[in-house]
Amino acid sequence: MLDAFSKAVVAADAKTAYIGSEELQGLRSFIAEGNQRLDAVNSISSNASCIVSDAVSGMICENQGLIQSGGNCYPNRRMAACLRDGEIILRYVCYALLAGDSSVLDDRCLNGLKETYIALGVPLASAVRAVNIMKAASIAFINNNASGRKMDNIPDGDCSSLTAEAASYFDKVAAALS
Ligand SMILES: CCC1=C(C)/C(=C/C2=NC(=C\c3[nH]c(/C=C4\NC(=O)[C@H](C)[C@H]4CC)c(C)c3CCC(=O)O)/C(CCC(=O)O)=C2C)NC1=O
Repeated sequence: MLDAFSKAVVAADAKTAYIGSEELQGLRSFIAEGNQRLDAVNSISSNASCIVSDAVSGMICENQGLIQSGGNCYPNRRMAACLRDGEIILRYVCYALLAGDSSVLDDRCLNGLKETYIALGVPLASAVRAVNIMKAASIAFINNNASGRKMDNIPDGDCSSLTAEAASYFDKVAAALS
């Protein structure tokens, strides 16, 4: 499990080199934008159950067969497992966003997930749909423009690099399940 700092160390060590000025510049901006990053993580994690339940109900709205006999969100035991998986995935995306590195998401969440889903008959396309709804909602929360849920203690600013980074983690989840 790496973060922006340990990743720079590992990369430099692999080249038997000191941490170069380019890498230090990257870390300098990581530090300079640190508070914005913490706000972004907080805006997702403090709205996590809203984001997850909205994504799973959106996925089901579009595909009602999921909650009928034979569907993978039926009966309630599976519905609960699905909601739990949404929480797990969102939590690991938050960890990656905090660390500025996806290895925690890759190693502890995505590794083997597709194989598990195939073995259990969890429909991959539906899972990807839920992940993409979580992605859209999370970006709105980072930008602080999720309707009706504007947090007034966050200053306005340019969040485009953080939303792009968060989007890339959700894209990694979708790619791992495709
Ligand atoms: C740390 C990381 C981690 C992950 C990611 C994880 C996932 C995970 N999801 C599982 C099940 C499951 N996952 C789902 C999920 C869904 N069904 C749907 O139709 C939707 C597409 C989707 C929700 C979005 C369901 C329904 C099950 C239960 C399947 C079954 O038992 O038949 C299982 C099998 C064991 C269990 O039921 O608890 C695992 C291991 N476990 C972990 O420890």
